[in-house]
Amino acid sequence: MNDRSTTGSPTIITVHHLNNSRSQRVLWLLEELGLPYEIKFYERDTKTMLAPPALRAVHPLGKSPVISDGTLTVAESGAILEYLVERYGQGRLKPAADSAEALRYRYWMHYAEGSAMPPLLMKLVFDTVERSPMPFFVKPIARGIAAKVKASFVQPQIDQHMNFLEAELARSEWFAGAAFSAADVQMSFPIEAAAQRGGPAARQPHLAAFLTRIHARPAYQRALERGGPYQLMG
Ligand SMILES: N[C@@H](CCC(=O)N[C@@H](CS)C(=O)NCC(=O)O)C(=O)O
Repeated sequence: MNDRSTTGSPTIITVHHLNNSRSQRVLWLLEELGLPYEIKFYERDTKTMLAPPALRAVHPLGKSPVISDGTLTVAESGAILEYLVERYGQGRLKPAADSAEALRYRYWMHYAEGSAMPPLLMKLVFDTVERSPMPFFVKPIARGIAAKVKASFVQPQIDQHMNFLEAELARSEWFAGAAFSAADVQMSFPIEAAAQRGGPAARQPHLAAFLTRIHARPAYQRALERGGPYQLMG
């Protein structure tokens, strides 16, 4: 691993940034930490919405976000945020190790991708099935199945998660407690995705206020300027 503190020639972090994706969170965190970085842009295939094969040269899964820091490559948003905060945060954006907030911080860092995102991704998939072109005689069957799975399983799951998050944000201003932390950056994506996908998030007062608060942060806005237009996808 290339160690900035010992090489004498500091490297610059590269964010491999896919348009309309979770890598927006990484840009935002880097802005919050005031770290220099460069962006390598990748464009989704307009038909499949998948990342281009070039991203597989950076990491075998070819997903975004992924960062390069010297000779080191780090993938998976939660791992990237934790890496950046621990390596460069100098105690910022993370609760003290022995505090009550530290366990909450860890929980949200895992929960965002491990629990909140799967039903949101399922909704995206079934919405796509409903809209996809297909032979007329298959259409009613495919659409019927998609609508039934969404109504009986996917949407109730999303609602359950959003109700849980609404109640958590009624307890404290930020996810790990009174102070803004990287857990809020990590949690922004499922809440933005739920709000955008027509879920109750936009109408639930604490979730809506959370979105307003994060969108007003100068670092969030700087990240948008650098990353370009941002519309959420899977
Ligand atoms: N859990 C992973 C998910 C990574 C992921 O699925 N990224 C999406 C963008 S939001 C992606 O690369 N999609 C394009 C593709 O799968 O080809 C993370 O949080 O980093």
